[in-house]
Amino acid sequence: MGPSGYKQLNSTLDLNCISAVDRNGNMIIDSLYMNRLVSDLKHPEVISSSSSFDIISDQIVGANDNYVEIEFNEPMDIESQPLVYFEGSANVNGSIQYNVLESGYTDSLNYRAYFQILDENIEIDSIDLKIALGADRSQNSQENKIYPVFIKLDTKNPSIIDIVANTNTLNATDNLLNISLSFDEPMDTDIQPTINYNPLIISPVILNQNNIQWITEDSLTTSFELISGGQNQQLHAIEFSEGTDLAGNTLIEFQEESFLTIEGAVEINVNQFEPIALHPNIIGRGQPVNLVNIPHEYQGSEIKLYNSAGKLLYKTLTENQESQIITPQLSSGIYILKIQQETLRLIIL
Ligand SMILES: [Ca+2]
Ligand SMILES: [Ca+2]
Ligand SMILES: [Ca+2]
Repeated sequence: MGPSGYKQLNSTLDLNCISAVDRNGNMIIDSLYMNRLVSDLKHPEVISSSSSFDIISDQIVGANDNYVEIEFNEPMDIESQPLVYFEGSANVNGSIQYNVLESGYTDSLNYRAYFQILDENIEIDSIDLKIALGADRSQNSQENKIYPVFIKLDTKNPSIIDIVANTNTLNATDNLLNISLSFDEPMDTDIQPTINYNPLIISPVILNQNNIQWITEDSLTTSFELISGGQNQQLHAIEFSEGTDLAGNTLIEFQEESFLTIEGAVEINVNQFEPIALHPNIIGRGQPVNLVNIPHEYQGSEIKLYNSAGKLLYKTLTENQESQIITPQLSSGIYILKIQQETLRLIIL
């Protein structure tokens, strides 16, 4: 018995009841019911499909609103769910799982199939959508439908596979660092990876990133310039993060230990700002005097003390940044102290 209440495009049948007899043997008046039976031998067809995603990436993993919308050409048996699945060159069933419980007809013609997306870290370029087993109200099964190359799948995160630098040591003379990076797949060139050093480079050391530039979709260069150094040598690891591939999957963080040595910068230490001096430069007889802010390159040099007539009275060697001079019993007057090119005056009261 066909359903009633809607029009089929298919032909209709007439129901005839002729020569029937009731249980008492009475003839029943012949009856003729026009167009009461419907013959539906026609299989339903899918006429359109669309999805909430073109590419499956990490960005939609775990979301619960990933679906495919399917439109049929005739009213369907909404109790009978079609099978909606994807087929690629490699198995995608683990990554794209049909959520039958959530899926259903939104009206008699339209079915919405929900999917759970899992991150299997794979890339499959072309995936077909397949729809089968939908049934119309006469239980005619649908024509199997295939949409070839319907979506792509990329849940594989990109990696840095090579890092090349012009040097691994920076100092006041060799202060330019050029780095080239290679990635294992094409990257979104609108996004620059973030570069950090570990330990962080902090004042007084200043390392400026001069530029960062994509050369191709899978290679990038960047350069740094050491503007000022610190007093002590420091070894740094380099870390890269936050780039993405074309599907929007984030870069696997990459770290190279012992990547960069920033040498202690002799030229930029405190002695440059504090000149070598005697402290104090006026003393009483027999008192010691300190020579302070001795530059690194003066260490181990001779300190010579002359009287105002130019006679050498005393000689010693510098030690560290500071040297104490014990003056012998010198009489009052002006004395001259020499170390390398420096000439300083000492007054003894
Ligand atoms: Ca039909
Ligand atoms: Ca992934
Ligand atoms: Ca990828």
